[in-house]
Amino acid sequence: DYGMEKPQGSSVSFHYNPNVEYHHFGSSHPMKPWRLTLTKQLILAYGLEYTMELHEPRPATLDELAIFHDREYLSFLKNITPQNMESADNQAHILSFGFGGESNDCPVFDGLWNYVSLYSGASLHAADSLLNAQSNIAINWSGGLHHAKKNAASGFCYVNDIVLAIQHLLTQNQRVLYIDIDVHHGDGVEQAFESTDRVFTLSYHKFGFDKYNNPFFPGTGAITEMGPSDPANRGKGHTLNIPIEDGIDDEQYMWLFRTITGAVNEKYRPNAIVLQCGADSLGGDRLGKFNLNIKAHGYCVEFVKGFDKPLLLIGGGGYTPRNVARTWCHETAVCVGATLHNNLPTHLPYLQAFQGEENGGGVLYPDLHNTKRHENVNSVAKLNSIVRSAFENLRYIEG
Ligand code: V1P
Ligand code: CA
Ligand code: ZN
Repeated sequence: DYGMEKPQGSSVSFHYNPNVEYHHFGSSHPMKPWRLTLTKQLILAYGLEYTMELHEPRPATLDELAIFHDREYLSFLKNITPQNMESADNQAHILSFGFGGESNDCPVFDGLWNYVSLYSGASLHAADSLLNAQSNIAINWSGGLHHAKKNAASGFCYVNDIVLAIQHLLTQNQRVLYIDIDVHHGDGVEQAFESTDRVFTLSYHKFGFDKYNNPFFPGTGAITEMGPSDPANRGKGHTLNIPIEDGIDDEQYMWLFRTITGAVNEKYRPNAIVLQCGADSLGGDRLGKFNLNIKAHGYCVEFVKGFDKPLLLIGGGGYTPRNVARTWCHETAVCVGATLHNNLPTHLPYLQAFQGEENGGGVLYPDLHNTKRHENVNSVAKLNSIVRSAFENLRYIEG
């Protein structure tokens, strides 16, 4: 009699508050929250909503955000508006908290507080459903804002929902593995947990300098960066960074990912995993420099799903909205074990956003390889040497 057993396979929960879509960073800013509208429409058009449990999480409260962030920073974040930001009082703090500035990576926009509480609430709620064993894969595509620091905004990120979700998972899990496939280094998450051995952070990212000798944002994440060097610090060796050059292709990336992530999982034996799925590592991304296709990106999700541990999937970067939507829809299907047909459903709203040669020809899996013609400068020798160094770095943790 199998009546008392839990159903086999994975159960997936999807955490999404649609109010997050309506926020605008400004017309010339690359971060477009409406990419989440496109993502949701694709997921619905393929009927994936019937294969998972849907949740509409409430916004996170100030007290929940204060578990990681400084209260001074939060009260500034809560009260700043485009109308009051010019006041002398606010101007005195704005730069030190990471807002505005020359690059304007983190603009002050209408509804900013609402936006940050919505995406953070969804990550906390997703972590909660893993803790309660309501699902073994929980998804929040609106989160993944890995650059935010405890007292500063950075790189389009104001509140670090990933750190908050990991802190929540740590209340009932001894060890959490954080994996980051966004094209940028997950510096905020790494820094937040640099002094603990209960979180291992692993980031794959572009690292290097352009022809004007400017570093690729945020400029950190060399292979030699492995956490504190002080042997008395428990965080030593619990950080692994995989620096990659322009133009990496599917085969190379999948090889790097399975070789290194597989070794980390075996050595560290985490009780839960958080996977940040930034889609700016795809070919044709407006900011990224890699050449990945959607299925190679999704391979990372498939591979980590195979570890069979509670898994929190979150979004992140991704600046060519139609391809962000395609990728996160595909990865949702990977989680529920569905195969999707390549021709997009004809009843899809916004179908025209995916049609035409420029926009991927009306299919789910267009060829993105070299759409922005980034030459692949990752040599076999270089990749082998990265894997060798990564394995050497892993000797610091006891299996
Ligand atoms: O490179 C910088 C600035 C220049 N300063 C010296 C630093 N900023 C980048 C920020 C990228 C943030 C990525 C976020 C994520 O990892 C997670 C959500 O994906 C930047 C870039 C760029 N090409 O790297 N900012 C902008 N472009 C930008 C462009 C237009 C308007 C505002 C910002
Ligand atoms: Ca990364
Ligand atoms: Zn990114």
